[in-house]
Amino acid sequence: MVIGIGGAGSKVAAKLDAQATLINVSETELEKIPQAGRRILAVVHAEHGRFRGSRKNPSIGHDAYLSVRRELQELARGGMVFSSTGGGTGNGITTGLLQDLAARETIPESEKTSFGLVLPYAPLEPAEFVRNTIDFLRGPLSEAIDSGNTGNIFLFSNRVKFESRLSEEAFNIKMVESLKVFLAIPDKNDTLRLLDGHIDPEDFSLFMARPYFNHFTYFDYDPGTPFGKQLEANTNALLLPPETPIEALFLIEVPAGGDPTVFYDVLQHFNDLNVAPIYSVVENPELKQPFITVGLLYSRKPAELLDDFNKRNEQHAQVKVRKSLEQYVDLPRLDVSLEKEAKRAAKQRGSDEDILQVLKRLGKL
Ligand SMILES: Nc1nc2c(ncn2[C@@H]2O[C@H](COP(=O)(O)OP(=O)(O)OP(=O)(O)O)[C@@H](O)[C@H]2O)c(=O)[nH]1
Ligand SMILES: [Mg+2]
Repeated sequence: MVIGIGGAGSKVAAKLDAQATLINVSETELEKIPQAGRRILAVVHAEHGRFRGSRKNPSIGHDAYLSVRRELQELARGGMVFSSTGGGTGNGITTGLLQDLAARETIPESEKTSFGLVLPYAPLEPAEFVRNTIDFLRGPLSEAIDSGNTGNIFLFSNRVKFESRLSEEAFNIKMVESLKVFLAIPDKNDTLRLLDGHIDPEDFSLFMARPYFNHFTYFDYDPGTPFGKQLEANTNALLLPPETPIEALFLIEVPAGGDPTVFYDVLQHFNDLNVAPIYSVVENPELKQPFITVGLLYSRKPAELLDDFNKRNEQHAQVKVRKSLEQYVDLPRLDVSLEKEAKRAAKQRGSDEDILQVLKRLGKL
């Protein structure tokens, strides 16, 4: 079962599966999505959430979780949940679900839930989104990972959306099409002629049930170039970059009559990293060149993820403050304490109080 929670989660889930179940506290947002299997309106105790969503406040989303708790736990069993980490509804409801999963003793592999999380692009998205994400990574996600009770976690990032100035719709399609390539692995094993190895649906589900981050990618495979180099050059820009894998899975499709032994180099690459991958080689007559799809499972402590985020945030604030000192331009709202940053910038420039006074006068603090 595919489940979408909140605005981004629902839009992405519905694109992946027209039968997806969508959950939101906002009736308007729920109705805006053209296709869905089911729509569930989560109820917020306080009147405010009803039509306007959680207004970027995860505690409102968390409050609403209570109204869908049982049903969501049931639906999420063995399924995939999509949510953004920046808003109030998706973040808050997913927080409730993760906390409940973390509290369970053990969860059988067939019942694990995978999570597709959409992270904001810190430099260009509002401060609240970044702050909510930080709280989410540090709290519920961290706990759930430590419990080992989740399946794969896919960390999508809105970076490409902002850097390439894509429309939301175009970017959502891009994300979903990309994920579909990875999720098609068991089907391709079923329908295409098998030349070596085998990944059956059970192997694939087991892989998806591992409690690690999943970075998947795919590209035309050139047997004449070291695989490691190709992998490095072809990481999936829609996901956060991977760490050294703990487990891996790959599918190589070769053209009709293509060399079915090209996979040994890939195997060797992972063997050098002490990883024994699950793999298969199939013949795809539609291809002119070998094509590889890889899934890398890695573990990244939420604290490290958080570091990445904080660093970006701080740089962001520093740059903005410096700009305002130099040009007195308008400052958008920032997530890192402006006063602290202004003081730091002032110190770096050798003067202290004056600049703070100027900023205060200009209404920047
Ligand atoms: N890729 C992508 N990101 C989205 C989309 N909609 C919102 N976002 C991102 O998701 C974050 C905001 O979360 P939403 O999912 O809109 O919020 P919500 O869960 O509905 O919560 P509230 O609206 O605050 O109640 C920001 O980082 C947005 O950039 C979308 O359709 N696609
Ligand atoms: Mg919303």
